[in-house]
Amino acid sequence: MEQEYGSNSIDILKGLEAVRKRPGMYIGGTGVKGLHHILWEIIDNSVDEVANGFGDTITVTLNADGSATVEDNGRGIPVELHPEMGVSCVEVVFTELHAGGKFNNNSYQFSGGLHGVGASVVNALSTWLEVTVFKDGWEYRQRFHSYEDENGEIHSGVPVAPLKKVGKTTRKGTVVRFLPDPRVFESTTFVTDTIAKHMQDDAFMNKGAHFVLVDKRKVDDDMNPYKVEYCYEGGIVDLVKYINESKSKLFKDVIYIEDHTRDDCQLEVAIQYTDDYSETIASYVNNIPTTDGGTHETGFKSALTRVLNDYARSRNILKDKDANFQGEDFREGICCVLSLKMKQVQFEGQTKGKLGSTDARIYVEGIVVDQLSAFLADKRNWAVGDAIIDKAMTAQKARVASKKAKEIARQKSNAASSNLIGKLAPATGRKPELNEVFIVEGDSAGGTAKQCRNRATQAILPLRGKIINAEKKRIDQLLDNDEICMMIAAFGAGFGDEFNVDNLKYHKVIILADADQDGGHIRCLLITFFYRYMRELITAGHVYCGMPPLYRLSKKDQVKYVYSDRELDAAIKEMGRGYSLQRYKGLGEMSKEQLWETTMDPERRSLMKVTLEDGAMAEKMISTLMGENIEARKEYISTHADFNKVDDFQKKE
Ligand code: TSJ
Repeated sequence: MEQEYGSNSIDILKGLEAVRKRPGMYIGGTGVKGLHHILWEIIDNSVDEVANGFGDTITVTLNADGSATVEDNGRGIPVELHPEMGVSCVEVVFTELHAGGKFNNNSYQFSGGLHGVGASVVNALSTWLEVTVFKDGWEYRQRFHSYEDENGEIHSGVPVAPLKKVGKTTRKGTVVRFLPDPRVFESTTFVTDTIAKHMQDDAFMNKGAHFVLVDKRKVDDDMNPYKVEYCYEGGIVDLVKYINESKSKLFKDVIYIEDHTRDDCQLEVAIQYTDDYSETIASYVNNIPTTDGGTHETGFKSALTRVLNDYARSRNILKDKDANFQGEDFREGICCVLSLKMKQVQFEGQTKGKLGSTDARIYVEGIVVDQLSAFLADKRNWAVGDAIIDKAMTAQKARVASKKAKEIARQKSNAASSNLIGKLAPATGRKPELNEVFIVEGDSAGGTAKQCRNRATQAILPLRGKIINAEKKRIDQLLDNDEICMMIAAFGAGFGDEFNVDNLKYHKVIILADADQDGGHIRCLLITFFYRYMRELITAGHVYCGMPPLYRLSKKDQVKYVYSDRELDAAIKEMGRGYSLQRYKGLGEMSKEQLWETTMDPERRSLMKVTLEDGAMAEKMISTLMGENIEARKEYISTHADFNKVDDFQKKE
């Protein structure tokens, strides 16, 4: 009886089966990323509800059975019969592909779920899903499941029964619980930190809303589950403060610009300067990060340049005869978060991370010009204005110096005979796509790596001494550093604006540092340098971290390498009595055979691929660990104590 319900809606099932056959087309892939994608999909629906003023709290619970629950206290999904489909709206949402658009279209002013694939996709990729709606004094429930038919074919997302009124309630909202199907996903384990970070981002973008994460898989000694809550009354102003937490600010307050006067678009911008030399502009459209910028960022930059040049003239800091500052002079040390909401959006580029709408440029430029000049017209804000101009003046001077340094660096890296490159043991093969370069911490480990490598495809670049912090140095200072110059010369693809990934000589750049705190620090510094000056190296997926083992367990002719403390106990048990245990304090302690078989041999090693989020995270880590603010550093270390832990290395090669 159960299986009969819904099976006459054959068209609908066909749609969901298409999802089942090609999950990658809908959610990008079936790895950890895809797994989390379906969770974001459900969360986005609650966020839309709350962002439009219905309800204020979104709770995500990771249950002990591996399922996830998302709930909000909004209006509840409509329960009435859908006029065309002949079933409840709830059922349509979960069974009809792209149902979202159908009756959601005019429900929300701006919808974040623009990249959304809809709840039906999540349903199709789940073993089971249960939705509960609390609305107008009643509680409703419906379940969906997957089953195997007599031909062994799997049908998923099938309603077990129609939506049912189960009783009275005083609650409001929607609760969705689902179990990702292990027949679809390579891994079905949700990663707490990934979800916490996503929810924190959502909290910054939706001021005043509460985001609660409960992980019932993790309980403390009193059996209380792990729980975090994020809520930022200041929204993106708080995000700017958070990013700059451990940096030295040029002025205390955050400049805030907002426009809510139009019904087709809205804008919020938050700006603060630090004494850093880097430029951080994080932009969002309908709460989706636009990692490659686009027209809204262009509009913001032109407005900033125009208003600040005008200000410098009106304050007589720029005299009649002086040339204007260049835009980049006004962006040194800037931290800016720009959040645009729009009805009609066009995204461009390979990853659809770039906004293309011309309207957005005109709109953002107009609002920022008006409001920033009004801000600077107020005498009380002249201290802020003057501090920015002051910074721009040093940036302008440095720009001239940098030009020279770049010139020199270009010559250095072109000269194959350059003595800098002497330390590199290059690969003899000529195919960049097969070649990899190991950046190895310390001369001794570097020496070992040189002995055991496969010369045809593997190059070794040993690094001596500390890597300098790319956050805190200008280009000309960076280029004074031998380590930095060696990397630029070895990769062969330039740096900064001139970086061209097509010229890369090694398609894998593998960071090989010890598995301890110091090694973690070195990884962060290198990733920060790549993030700042060779970003495409990261976005195109060329950067990896090697994973050296922590222990070597042996007994007679048996050998087992252990990569994390967590695995150690199990490994010891497995080996039984009479084993001997070696703890590697660093790469330098390994013999060349050991280094080869555990860390370098492409057949046996694991690599972690570094992503753009890792880059942003590394930067935050570096500024906190190296920054002046000791309190922030203590706090950070205590909450992120072991960022080296191997458990985090989810992204295997
Ligand atoms: F994705 C989903 F469908 F599974 C889902 C939707 C999951 C979760 C956790 C929440 C939701 C959701 C949907 N929360 N709130 C809503 N709201 C509506 O769907 C809704 C409610 C009322 C009206 C209306 O016009 O009265 C319109 C809509 C779209």
